[in-house]
Amino acid sequence: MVGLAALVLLAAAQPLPTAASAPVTEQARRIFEKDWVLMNWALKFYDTDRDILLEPGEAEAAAQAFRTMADANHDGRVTTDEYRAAREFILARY
Ligand SMILES: [Ca+2]
Ligand SMILES: [Ca+2]
Repeated sequence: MVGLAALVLLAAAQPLPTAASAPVTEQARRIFEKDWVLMNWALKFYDTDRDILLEPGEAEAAAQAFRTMADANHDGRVTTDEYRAAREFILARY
């Protein structure tokens, strides 16, 4: 969990990538590959072409949305607690 939170923090610190192969997109994708709750949520709302795959652009959009949702105190970072709370929120609501 700590490693994953660090990944989210790292991704949040990066500016928006201009290329689809930017490292931040790869990180965004790993967040969802590691956690089926987030993956289901991301596919439900961000799989825009409905192929049940999260393409780099879709993963980036979903990760951005998740960070916005999870960052409860709006300090631009997602702590482990914030991550856990957001995950539980998604699990309960979606
Ligand atoms: Ca897709
Ligand atoms: Ca925060």
